[in-house]
Amino acid sequence: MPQDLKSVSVLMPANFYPRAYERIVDTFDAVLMDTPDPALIPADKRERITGMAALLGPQHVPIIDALPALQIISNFGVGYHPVPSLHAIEKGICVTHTPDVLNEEVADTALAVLLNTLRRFDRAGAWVRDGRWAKDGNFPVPLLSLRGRTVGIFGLGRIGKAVARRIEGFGLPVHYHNRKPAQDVAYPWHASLKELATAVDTLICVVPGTEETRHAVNAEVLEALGPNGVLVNIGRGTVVDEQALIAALQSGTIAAAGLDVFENEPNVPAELIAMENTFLTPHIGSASVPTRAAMGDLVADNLVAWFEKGEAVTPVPEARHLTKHGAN
Ligand code: A2R
Repeated sequence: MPQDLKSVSVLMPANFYPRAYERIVDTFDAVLMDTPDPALIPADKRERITGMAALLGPQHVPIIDALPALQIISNFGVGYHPVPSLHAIEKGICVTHTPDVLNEEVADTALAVLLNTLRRFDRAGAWVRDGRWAKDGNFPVPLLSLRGRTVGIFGLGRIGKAVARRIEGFGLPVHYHNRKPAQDVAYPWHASLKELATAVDTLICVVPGTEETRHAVNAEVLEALGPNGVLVNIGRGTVVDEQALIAALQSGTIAAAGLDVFENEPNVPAELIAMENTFLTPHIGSASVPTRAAMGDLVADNLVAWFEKGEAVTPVPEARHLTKHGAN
């Protein structure tokens, strides 16, 4: 018998993403919380809350532990923080994410970040707005170009392949590094990130932020990328050793970097902000109203499917064995 969803209590941040928020409030008994603090969970709901929607972070571990009946956490975003996610899954709680619906948007962002890093369109736009064209003359011609580059993709998955298709469209060769070669592509695979960085002059990172990928882009990889090298990161900030990157940009070990994600968001190192050879955006890879709405729908759809059918739509790979009625 499917449950009456209005009797299902789902915990959600009070300021959650609009479409997800509306769908969850309309469908479930939504329990809203301003900050993720177990002390703020209403006492009469603590043992009743079976679902949760969140942008998961380490701060959610105490909340997960404070909810004895929790069955599913619907995470907003394709990336899912390993600490709370694996903690929940170990307890038999399903964790879901929002893959695929953001592939093309994030890939568009990757190309925008790459082009801005090379051609400085943001600074050129400011040149007009700040009245400098009339006052100071023509905008200084950028040193770097996309032309003639060879692009390496670190993480040729759903989003990485959408980035690769765009790079092909721009007429440039694509190489990649995953732990194993992808089955459905003909791009050259490199067995290590350092080998990839040696073979290319432009490195785009789209890997998940895991223990394994932490600081994978280190001083050695940046050295291998070389003095004409450009780094773009649109995956997770933890993948790049930020201090090594700052040193590489300051010393000319690589030429420039375009970053949408950072190690300690929303804090961005002052050195990166001060540099002329960086292009920085505030984690906006999937940020458009239509794509964020599609992600919000999938957050709600995962909760509905779990409570109506007993299975989530898009569980994270580590949670695929979990159903409402136990592990498979
Ligand atoms: O390693 P493989 O063969 O499983 O390939 C995956 C690759 N990958 C890695 N490559 C090298 N070393 C690793 N330790 C490693 N871990 C994962 O990253 C796969 O090709 C790719 C991830 O692709 P998907 O799982 O399809 O993720 P999607 O949807 O493209 O999103 C990637 C990330 C998210 O996790 C967020 O952090 C960000 O982009 O938005």
